[in-house]
Amino acid sequence: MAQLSDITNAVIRTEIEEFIDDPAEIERNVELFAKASAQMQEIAAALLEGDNDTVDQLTRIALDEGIEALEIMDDGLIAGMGIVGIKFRDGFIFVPEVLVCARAMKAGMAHIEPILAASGAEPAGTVIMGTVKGDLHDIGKNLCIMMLRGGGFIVIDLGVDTSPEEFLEAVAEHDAHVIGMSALLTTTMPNMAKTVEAFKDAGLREKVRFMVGGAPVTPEFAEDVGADGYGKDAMAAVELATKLAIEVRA
Ligand code: B12
Repeated sequence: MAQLSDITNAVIRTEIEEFIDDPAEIERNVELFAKASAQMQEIAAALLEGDNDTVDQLTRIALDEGIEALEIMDDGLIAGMGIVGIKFRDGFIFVPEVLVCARAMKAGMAHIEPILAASGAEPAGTVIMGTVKGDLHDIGKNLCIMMLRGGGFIVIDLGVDTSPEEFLEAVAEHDAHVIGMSALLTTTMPNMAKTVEAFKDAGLREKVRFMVGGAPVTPEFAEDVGADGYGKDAMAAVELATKLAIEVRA
């Protein structure tokens, strides 16, 4: 088992010590950062400090040195954002600070996204992605989109606060068969069910496959709302979309 002292970056060590209380979360983060290189820890630390210029610069340097885009995304950017999430949840930081960190994450992702997108071969299908009605969280959805594009999908991004009607229109307009819905709020999760219902009402339910995700969403909830699959992260979104695209074409 990794120890806090295995993490070389002092900022990350302090963040874990000062802001994470739950033993399981401490263990998960210590494992994560202990296995990350010093360079990835530095990216995560700059993100946690909301320093978008440094995140931008360090990401570019890492890519120039030949470090994989996925490694930078997982071990640097997403790992850093994970601690931001815990600090926000536990009341150590508030909306403005989260936005500053999210901006730093975007500065790094700006370099990662084109690489992931370019790594795809022939289109694997078209996916419509949106955060459901009433919900403005889009970081996770955008990560899924980047990975889906990297996985060879054409993705139509409906953005946030997406109504069932907007999903319906997009499917018709783009002749798409896979729909991905994201929700981060317990209050907006029921809008996933409303979207599935709208497709039933329009007589289109059998023509499409729904995948759902977002931190509060579970496989059981996915089943309850009548979705065809649940994905826990961006990698899972690609696997699921691949499976559903094959299924719906069969
Ligand atoms: C960043 C953030 C914000 C930012 C959003 C910025 C943005 N552009 O997205 C801002 C500051 C704007 C914000 C606002 C609010 N937020 Co907020 N926010 C967060 C925070 C800290 C991180 C979310 C995030 O980006 N995570 C990182 C990404 C990478 O993870 P993810 O979204 O889960 O996505 C991954 C997977 O879930 C999956 N996935 C996601 N979508 C999909 C879709 C498919 C199809 C698939 C297969 C997979 C998949 O793949 C992703 C990549 O791995 C969370 C805390 C948390 N730990 O989740 C709170 C949190 C979600 N927010 C919360 C709240 C309460 C709010 C506000 C109501 C606060 C307020 N009082 O104003 C508002 C709501 C605004 C609105 N109407 O939506 C609560 C929700 C509580 C609840 N039970 O509903 C949380 C959990 C914090 C908390 N514990 O209190 N928030």
